Amino acid sequence: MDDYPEPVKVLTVAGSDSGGAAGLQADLRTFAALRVYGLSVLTAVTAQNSVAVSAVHYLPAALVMAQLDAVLRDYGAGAVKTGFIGRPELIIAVSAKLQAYGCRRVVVDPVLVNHRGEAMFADVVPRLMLSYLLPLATLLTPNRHEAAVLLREPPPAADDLPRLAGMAQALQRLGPRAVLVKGGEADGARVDLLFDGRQTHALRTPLLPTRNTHGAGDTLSAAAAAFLAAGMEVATAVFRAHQVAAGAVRRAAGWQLGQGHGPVWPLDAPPDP
Ligand code: PXL
Repeated sequence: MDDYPEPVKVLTVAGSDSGGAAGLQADLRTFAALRVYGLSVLTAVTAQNSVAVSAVHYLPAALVMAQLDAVLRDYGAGAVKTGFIGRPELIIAVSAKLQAYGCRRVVVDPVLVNHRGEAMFADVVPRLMLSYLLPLATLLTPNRHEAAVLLREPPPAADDLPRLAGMAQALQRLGPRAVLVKGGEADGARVDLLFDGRQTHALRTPLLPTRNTHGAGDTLSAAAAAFLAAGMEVATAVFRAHQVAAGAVRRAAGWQLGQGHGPVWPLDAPPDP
């Protein structure tokens, strides 16, 4: 028996992306890249590829709760990430179970708006996220469109960094310990704004000429959950996760796996074989 170190455990509550770019598949790949043990509770099955989402089937709340009971009763999780949960009864069920098991490091990726900037769900979904998930969040990771939906404001311009910073602060007052508003742009850089409850930090990466960013947000929030599970402070976990996501975009920027928005690659080793 090797004296091999035991990994920390991280749970993702996510939808399946048949195309393997986002959701459950992105999260588990990111966990493996960071060498943490991934647990997964499935909320929905999506039929999608790099071009479009063609069908969605949500799992019954009882089955989502049974999965949460199964993994949290036995394994437990050093941190939890929530992603695609587009149904009222699922939001309420996930919130109840995270509270019942005392989950304290929770990353909420409020999947609400697709990459074309279109709302994915009825209005009730962001309202329930606000009251049931935001108060549990150690970190909330909306893109700028999702931040606007949650605050019931018109979408901000990408280059309006003061407004994006204000949105991060306004969302933080609604419950999360820290908020990362993603998708700002300035001077050829992508700028994400983190408000950690005390300070605002601007996190910059070069804007690359690529459409292959499908799953980049999932990679960032999954990595943040992994670093929180390892015991890092929120701001440190976000800085590290930001580097993981930026590297993932850079590595796959020249790929053409499908005809549309391709995936990112969080592993620091090239594909083999
Ligand atoms: O990237 C957000 C996301 C998360 N989870 C699932 C998705 C998407 C967006 O495509 O389909 C299942």
